[in-house]
Amino acid sequence: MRIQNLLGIASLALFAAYPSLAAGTKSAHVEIKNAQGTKIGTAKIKSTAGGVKVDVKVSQLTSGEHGIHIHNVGKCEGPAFTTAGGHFNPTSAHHGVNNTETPHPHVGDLANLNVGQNGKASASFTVSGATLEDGATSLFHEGGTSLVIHAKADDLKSDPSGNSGDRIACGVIEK
Ligand SMILES: [Cu+2]
Repeated sequence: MRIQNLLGIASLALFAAYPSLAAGTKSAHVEIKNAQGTKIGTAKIKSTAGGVKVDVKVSQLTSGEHGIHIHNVGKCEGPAFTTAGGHFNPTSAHHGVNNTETPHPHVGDLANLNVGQNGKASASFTVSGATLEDGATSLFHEGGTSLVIHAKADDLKSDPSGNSGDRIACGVIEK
């Protein structure tokens, strides 16, 4: 009992001194809705050593590749979802891993979401450079952030959004 208490105090002190050690306990979730307001999926988000891991599960989409990004405002008002703002871009970078301009990409840029013939997709993305802690690179910065799926594939190189077309689904990233 006494040893357990001591261990508890020691680990609390450790987390206070090195908050990153406690990062693994932070998580977030997303409820993804389409333009009609129908829930079509979810995402689970957690802190990892390499950044923030996003596990997405969606259905009722057209098959093929769809751009998917973290956007800068935690507000999803359909049907156009323009309230979600531009991409989450705390480093003022250009869009896409293959952009010829530097720096790139946006922190909120993700690889394309590959949707099967059945309209379903499940994929994992790691967002390096983002956190669930405090500060400018946090998905919980002032105003929050959201996860947005687009109608078309992201070319991963063209500003500001990879020619990925309309926003067809959106979900606020929530604690
Ligand atoms: Cu987007």
